Parts: sequence; structure tokens; C-alpha cells
Amino acid sequence: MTFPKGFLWGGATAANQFEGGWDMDGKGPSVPDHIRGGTVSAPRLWDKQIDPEIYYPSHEATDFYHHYEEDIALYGEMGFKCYRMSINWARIYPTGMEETPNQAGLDFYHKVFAECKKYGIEPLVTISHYELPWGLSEKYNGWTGREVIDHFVRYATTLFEEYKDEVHLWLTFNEINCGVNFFGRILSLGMTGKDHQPMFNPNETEEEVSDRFTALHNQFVASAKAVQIGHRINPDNQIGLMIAGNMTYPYTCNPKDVRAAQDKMNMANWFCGDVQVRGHYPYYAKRYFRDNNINVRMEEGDEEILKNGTVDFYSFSYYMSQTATTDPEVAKSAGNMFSGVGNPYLKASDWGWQIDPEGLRIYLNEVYGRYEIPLMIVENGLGANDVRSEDGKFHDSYRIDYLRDHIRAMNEAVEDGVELMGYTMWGCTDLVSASTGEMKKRYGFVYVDRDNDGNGDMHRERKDSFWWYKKVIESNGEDLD
Ligand code: BGP
Repeated sequence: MTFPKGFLWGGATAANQFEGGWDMDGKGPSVPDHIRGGTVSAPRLWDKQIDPEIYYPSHEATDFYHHYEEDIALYGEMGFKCYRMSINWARIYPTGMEETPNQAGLDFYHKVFAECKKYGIEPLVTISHYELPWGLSEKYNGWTGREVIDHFVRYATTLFEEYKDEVHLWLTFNEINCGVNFFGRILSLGMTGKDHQPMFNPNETEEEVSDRFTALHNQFVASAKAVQIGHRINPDNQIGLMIAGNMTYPYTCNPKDVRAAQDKMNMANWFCGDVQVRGHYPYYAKRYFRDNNINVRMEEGDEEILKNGTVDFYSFSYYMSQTATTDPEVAKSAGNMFSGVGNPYLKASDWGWQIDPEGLRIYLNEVYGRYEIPLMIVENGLGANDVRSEDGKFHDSYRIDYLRDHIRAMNEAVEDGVELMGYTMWGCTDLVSASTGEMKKRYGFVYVDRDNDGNGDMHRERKDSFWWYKKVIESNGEDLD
């Protein structure tokens, strides 16, 4: 086992799922603050007006806002080299439209970075992780509005300047490729539509699909501008993209299935990376837009901006793989997050996500072969319902098994020659699930006393995986037992 020296071992969280303090010290509401909790079978609904009688999981989340010292100390104890976190835009610009930033918001993250420094932890900051200030969402129908680009650029510039000496690793948008799908409409693009609707709503008109791709285009332009500004403010900044890693296999070797998988890989996985790494839309986009009557509103000069704002590295989340087929009978079987077809060779988590460590090695090789720029796994982990054992502890051996298998696969990819910067396990401290809004779906090395209805005193406890991961980091990935 050989991981490169300086490999960035660590964990990852996102402000809207972890921080809480949703209305504290001048923070404005953001889109997730309007989204209720749900389950795997009961969809999360979003409300235009926040109803004080209703429980919204992001409002307190698992309260990093008041526990950051303790949480980062635990990361220090595990030996983290890197902590991936996001800054909440509405904490810095409460409606997204102010001329000057909220000082209390800026101060909070200075304190967070100072704690990281204490333990020698390098922060990796996602500038926008599934949240848009509510003010911008309401005024412009989220990223559909071209104006949002300028608001984002002002926000990103503030961060690059303010944290110039504290942060050098940045990601512009979390899982930007979710915007290719209806799935990303609210979560990723802040386009809310009709009131009290499910967060994931597959029913879109042709016009709405065009708006969604326009919104995604606006994110591409905003990201490319931010990359250029970030490099100018500090040439040491490394700025990456972030993709929901979507490994799709053909269900059979029938060429029709192979083509279906290729098509899925193109649009659900490669499309955004092609724009952000290569600096232009891929060749297959034209036909996709034509066949689906999609009209993306672009402006003169955008091509130039995309060309000049390509990223320094490719980061991604990886949880599962899926298959594709054209056989309508097979297509009926259960899918997962990207509504793909089940793979009979794989087992699934309790939430139906198919576990595939080998797929991680394949994916790493595919991505590196295509772009030949450094890669980083910034999310990977197992969402599970952790139950306290009779001895009062959390023995999460299933999580250790999942992580061990993925780290082995990652190591194989490094041996294959893939240039990998690091690995930040998702949800290192328990936090709210993005897709279902549950607390019950836990990922952490650290348990947080909080349930689906908002009960619990938020105290933290180490699970077995905490001690295991500490050994993994100490041995630079050699000791996985
Ligand atoms: C990714 C998101 C994260 C995170 C993770 C796990 O898609 O970037 O925000 O939540 O998935 O998903 P979930 O919380 O739905 O289990």
C-alpha cells in the first residue's frame, strides 16, 4: 500500500446540513432552510414561507455553529490532514444582494480556520454546497437569472480576499452535474417553482428544462469567473470542480445497453467536467439539446470566459454505481439516486444505494484517463442507522467494511498511476441527509445525539470507526484492519 506523501486524509461536511444557527448573527435564510424533513419513501417538501410550526432540519442541523471547537478537536485527534467544509453564502451575504458582507459571518469562519490551523488541518472550502440565499432564489428563480452570476462573483471574491492566508484549496459548486437532472432543480440550482412541492419533482415542462440548463450554464460562467479571480488574488490557490461521481455500466453486453450506458455517462457524468476542465461544451451537447428542444440562453463572451476559467483539479463524490439498459422489462427494477437500473452483482445499503468499491477504481481510471489532471475524492461513505449497543457504544463495523473496501480500491487506482490528492470521507460528524432530510441516515465517525424530529442534546460520541480511521491516517493507509 502506498499513498503519496502529503496525501490529504480527512472528512467532509456542508454548512446547510451541519452548521445550524440558521438565523444567527445576521445570517439570512437560504433555500434548504425552506425544506422540510422526509424519509426514503416520503419526499421532502419545500415551503415558500417558513412555518414556525414545522420542523426544518437545516435550522439547527447538528449545530457545528456552537460545537466547532469540539468537532475540529475530534478531527485533530483522528489526525485529519484536510477538512472539507462549505461556507454558507447567506451567512456572508444574507439575501445575496448586499453591497457589503456581514462581518459576524466572516468572523465565524475565521474562527473555524484558526481551529483547523491549531491541528495542522488544511481546509478545503466549497463555495456553494447546495444552498443559495433565499433572496436570490425568490427574485431570480434561482440560477435561471443571469444576475446571480455577479452576486456569486462578489461573494467568491470576498472569500478569496478575506481568507487569502487561511485557505488555498477551493471548490466552486458541489455536485454541479446534479443540475443536468430534475434532481438538482431546487437543491443545486435554487429554482423552487410551485409551493409545497416535493424537492425532487420529475415533472418538468420543456420550457422548465431549458431554464434549468440555462441556470446550469450560468453556474459554469460563474465558476469560470471565480477561478480566474481566485488565481489572480492568490496564485497559490488551487480551485477544483466537484462532480457527483456517476459510474454507469451497461446492464448486458447487448450493444444497445452499451450505448445506453455511454449516453448516461455522457450527460449525467462527463458533461459538466468537459465544460469545466476543457473549457468548452462537449461535442454531444448539441445533439442532446436539439433532440430535447433545449434552448440554453448564452451571451456573447461566455465562450471566452469558460475557456479562461478551467479548473486545477477534479473532485467528486462516490457512493455507488448503476447500470443502464434499453430493455423496458429490466428497467422496471429498483433504481437508486440517479434512477438507474439495479445491478444483480451488487448489494445495496438500507437506503437502496448499490455498494461498489471496484467501481471506484474503474471511475478513477476513467476520469484520469480523460483529463489527466489531479483528482480528489471529496465524499464517500455509508449512510446507516447506527444503533447503540448494550455496552453503550456504537460498533459500526459495517461502516469500517465499506470504507476499507473503498480505500483498497482507491489504492489500486493509485498503483494504476492515477494522480490522487486526497480522500475526505463524507459526513465525518453525523449530519442531516441531503436527499431525505433524516438524521437516522448517519455517516459519521462521530455520533451526534439528535433524531429525525429534532430531539436530542447534540452531544458527541466516538464510534468504533473513529479509532479505525485514526489508525488508517497514522499509517498513511497501510493499516486497514
Ligand atoms: C451528496 C451531497 C452531500 C451528501 C451526500 C450523501 O450528494 O453532496 O451533501 O448529503 O450526497 O447523501 P445523503 O445525505 O442524501 O445520504
